[in-house]
Amino acid sequence: MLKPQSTASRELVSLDGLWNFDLVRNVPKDDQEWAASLSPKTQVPVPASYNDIFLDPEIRNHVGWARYQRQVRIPQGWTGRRYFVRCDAATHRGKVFINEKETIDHSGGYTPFDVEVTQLVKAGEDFRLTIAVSNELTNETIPPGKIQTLSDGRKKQTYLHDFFNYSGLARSVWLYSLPLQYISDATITTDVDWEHSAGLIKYDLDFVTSPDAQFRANVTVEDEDGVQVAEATGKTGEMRVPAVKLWQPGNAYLYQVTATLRRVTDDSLLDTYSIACGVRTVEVKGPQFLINNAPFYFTGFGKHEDTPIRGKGHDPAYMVHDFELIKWLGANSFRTSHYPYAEEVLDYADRQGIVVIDETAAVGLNLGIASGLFGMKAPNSFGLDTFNDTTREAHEQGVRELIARDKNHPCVVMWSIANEPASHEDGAREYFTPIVELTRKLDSRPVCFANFGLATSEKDQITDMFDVLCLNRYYGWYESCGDLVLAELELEKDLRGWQDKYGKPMIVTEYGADTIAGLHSAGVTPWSEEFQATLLDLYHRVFDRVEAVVGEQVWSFSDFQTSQAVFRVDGNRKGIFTRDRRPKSAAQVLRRRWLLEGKGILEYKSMAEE
Ligand code: GCB
Repeated sequence: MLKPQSTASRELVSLDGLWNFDLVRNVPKDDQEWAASLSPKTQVPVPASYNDIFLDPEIRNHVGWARYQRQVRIPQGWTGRRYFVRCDAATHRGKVFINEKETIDHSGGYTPFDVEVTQLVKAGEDFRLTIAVSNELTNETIPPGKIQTLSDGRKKQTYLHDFFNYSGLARSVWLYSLPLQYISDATITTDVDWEHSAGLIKYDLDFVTSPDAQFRANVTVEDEDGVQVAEATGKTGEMRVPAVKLWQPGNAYLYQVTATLRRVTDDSLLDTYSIACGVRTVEVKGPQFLINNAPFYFTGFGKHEDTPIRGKGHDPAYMVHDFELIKWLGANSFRTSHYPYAEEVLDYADRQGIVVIDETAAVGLNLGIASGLFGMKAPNSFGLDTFNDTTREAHEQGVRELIARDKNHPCVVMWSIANEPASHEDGAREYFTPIVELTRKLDSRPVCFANFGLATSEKDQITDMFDVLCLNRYYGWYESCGDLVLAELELEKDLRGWQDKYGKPMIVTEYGADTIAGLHSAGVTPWSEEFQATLLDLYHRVFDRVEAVVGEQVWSFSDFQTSQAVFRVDGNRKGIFTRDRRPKSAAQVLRRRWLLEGKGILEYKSMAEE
């Protein structure tokens, strides 16, 4: 799915700004009611989650639909073109009304969708755009959740993931135009002819054209100086870039691949679209993860899209600052835990040379986690009344939409199809087999999922289907809390168990401890800054002893908001940075290891230069 763009043949108008807003208290009975006029007395910014904008707990904790509305004018010059409204995300379900007509009902809160307006509103006219957004989660949605009715009749959304259920339009909304005949998709993959130092760029285009149209497609590649270095014609092809400059972690190089569609009869331009392309290879070989044929060691974080007031609202200032902090520590990667992030984040990671493990929103497919904490017995996670075929179909849709959106990003080196599912329970294999097959059919990148500690190497039932083992581990915190001697022994035993059984590369994709910034303790007790720093050092010692460990991603980059719970102090405090991005002491441990000692970069650089 191509991100809308402004080119010689396409226009793009941002619909961001203040929109009229209201909660839906009684579900409307027809389209007229859904699209009924909203008063401008209450307005919300787009993009932003609506929850923390107001002080009203009814809005913060609302369960169900909310409506966003604004007037939109189609530019006069768009006569004879096709035009669309595109929503970069509606969390978790969005219905779009053009005036009083429902045009789409999309589920999946972190991937884009668009609707065509051409037949509904003429160029030059304006229309009322209403986007209704629901935040309800059930056992059949991704991520899953459950709605309870409280004793006073209010609805309460509970869920199995550890981040606040931020809702609304947290990413941009666009109005864009396309020519009548256009490039509807482009898939770019790269390879390297190592012997001749040439880059190979393969492309495959899709078009929407009229049946009798005669057109020709042409593709060019320009380097960062705007010099054309390769060219091809046709719907699919492969281009050679001599003396290629590779996209390297920490040293990105981006070519511009531009596809152009022209009419054969008079060579006139029909459409043109450009994609930033990094030439690099990714491969899993034995216990190694190779980028450009050199063993790569992941350093960095599991993150969240989470900032004060905006919730999950995309904010370019926070984004750029977060990348600056990542580079300040010398980290080279992050995982988009636990959902696809805004596309702008991937564009920026491409540009900055930061490696990304791209995750679906399948977090919480594990009924045992919460029950375990409270000592209760949970039902099996996979079954007719729990995570069933409908859940799996929603999950598959999430995989399709993630890959359709992100397949061309060089920063994305692996797909993570779930976080901490109950991979040790009966039914897990049946549930995951078709999802893994689908992922592999759609793209050639390695596939992984983040493993939950209790799904041990003896109990887990699905790991053999994956390329890389991603392990989330909390020895010293959730297990043997405060006992760092035992934690070190248990962690090493655990990692060696996986290594001996599979011989595949392993990344510890979560490790850490809740830490209240400013709480100090000479005795190194849990919740203190000293404890967090000491725990990280311990994990690093173990990682350096276990050969198949090819990466460490700390949980978490920054403190973030969660649902209210007795073990959460205004959210999860495992951040290396506070929620407003001030470093805790542990940042120095990471900076020393990643930036000053060069873990993850120096070795890679010397291998890559060989
Ligand atoms: C996990 C989850 C993550 C939580 C984290 C924690 O295993 O993957 O979403 O936030 O633990 O801090 O409990």
